[in-house]
Amino acid sequence: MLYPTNNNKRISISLNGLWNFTFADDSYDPKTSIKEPILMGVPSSYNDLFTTIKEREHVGNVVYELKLQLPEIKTGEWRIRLGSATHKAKCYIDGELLSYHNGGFLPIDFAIPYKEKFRLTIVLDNRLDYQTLPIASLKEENGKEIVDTHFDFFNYAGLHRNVFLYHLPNNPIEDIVIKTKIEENALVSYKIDTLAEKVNVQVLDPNNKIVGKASGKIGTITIAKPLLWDIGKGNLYTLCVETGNDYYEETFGIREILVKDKDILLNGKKIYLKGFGMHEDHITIGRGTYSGLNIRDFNLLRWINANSFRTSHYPYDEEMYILADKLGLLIINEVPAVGMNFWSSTEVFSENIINETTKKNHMQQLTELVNRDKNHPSVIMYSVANEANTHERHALAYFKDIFSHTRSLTDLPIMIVEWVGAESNKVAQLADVIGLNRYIGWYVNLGDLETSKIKLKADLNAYYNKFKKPLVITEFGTDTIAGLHSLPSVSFSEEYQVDFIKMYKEVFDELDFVSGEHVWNFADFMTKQGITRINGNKKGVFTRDRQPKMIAHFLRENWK
Ligand code: BDP
Repeated sequence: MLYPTNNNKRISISLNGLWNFTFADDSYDPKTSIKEPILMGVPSSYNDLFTTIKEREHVGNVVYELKLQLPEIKTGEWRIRLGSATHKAKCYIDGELLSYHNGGFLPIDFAIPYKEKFRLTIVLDNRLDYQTLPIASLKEENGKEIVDTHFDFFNYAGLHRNVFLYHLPNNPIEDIVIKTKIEENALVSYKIDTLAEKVNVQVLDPNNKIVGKASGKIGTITIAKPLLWDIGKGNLYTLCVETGNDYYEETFGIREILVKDKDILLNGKKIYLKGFGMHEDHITIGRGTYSGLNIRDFNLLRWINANSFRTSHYPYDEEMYILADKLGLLIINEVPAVGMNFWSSTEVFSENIINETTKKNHMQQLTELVNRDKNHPSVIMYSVANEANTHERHALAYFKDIFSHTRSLTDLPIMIVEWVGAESNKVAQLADVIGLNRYIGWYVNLGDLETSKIKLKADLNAYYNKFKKPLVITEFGTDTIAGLHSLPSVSFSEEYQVDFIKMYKEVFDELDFVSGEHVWNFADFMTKQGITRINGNKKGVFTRDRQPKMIAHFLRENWK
């Protein structure tokens, strides 16, 4: 699936802006227009734009509607593309259902019939259950439906990302797959999905100089003395594909990722990941995307000398990957398999909870994710789940299928992010790299960093000794109220966050199988209401409005 673009063969028109909107129940009929529409901004989560709890925490359907007119181009194909729609979406043109999509963090793209004027209706459903990703319990209380989320971020919903109306010529270029291999020279192999008969390609180097040409739908181009894509060096090549009818430019990088013994290698050199688990989360627009805010996040990542981040706990907006490609940042790309534990003794991998239907959906989302992001050099790894109950009896069978499916989609290393201890873990041997989330000194042994240090070291050693795989500590951190100071340091103070993170880093420095550290979290973020969350999770190194806490200055020095 290619991102919409404009060139002399393609037209793409942004549909961002004001849409009509309403709350609805399951009986909503899209055959007629919304009766009393509310105006809504796209892209954004609708939740925090309202002023009542009923609207903010609405469970069920909402409707987005836009009246459109098409330019008079009747050949080729008109399409609609939503960057995401949370979580389930039905898309209608003049009341006719054209597309259904399950999964709130990946694009929806569908063809529409040519009509001079029409009404586009998107009915979204934010209900989650045991068969969706993320996982949640759908309950009823006092006649009201409740989505009891088993994950620690607010269930924002809406049209969160860019929406495009775009036009493709006849026999368009449907997809481009690019793979690179570094030998003496670089080998760039490509595959073009199109019904067009004649295909010509050329490769431009990062300075826009033509460095290779070929024809045919499948081919390999040799590039002498390639400029490698690397950390901080977003060297991007461009594959220009031309079919007579259609034209598309797809960027790619030449780089090689390998996992060898206890190390992760980028272009043959050992790397150490420094960065964060993040969230798409902002004041007012919630999970909505906005280029300016993305730029602020990238400027902070660069300021603090981070080299990587994990898209915890779902695929991010495509612009984040485009920026990472250009700036040379590494991404661990996570599918929204989160909430696969209930923090109780219930076995969640079972027929009535996380079952075959969930697994099918999990695989489908991995397929869509790899399909969307396959050509981004910034993506160095896929994470198939966050904190699943991998100690359970049926977890191994579930994840065997998930891993083999993912391996059939990509050659990149695969990670699973764990919370359970090494001894009881039944799944981590399937991964190339193990992600570990650790909160010793926070959720346990609070305030006692001396004991925590001993326990943490033993815990990480146990993981390596059992699995012999590189470990990335994918989460560690403390809730920290910006401006709260305390000497000696106590929980929630900026000093405690510094002491805790320093202690963890001392342990990592002693263990050569630790291949990276991602502090939890990049910034404070919204969660559901809860007695351990004061207006959200406060483990950010930056506040929710993207200003540094004390720890940010320490990390900046340390990660230099
Ligand atoms: C981990 C989760 C993450 C939470 C974090 C926390 O992976 O989503 O936000 O803990 O408790 O369990 O802050």
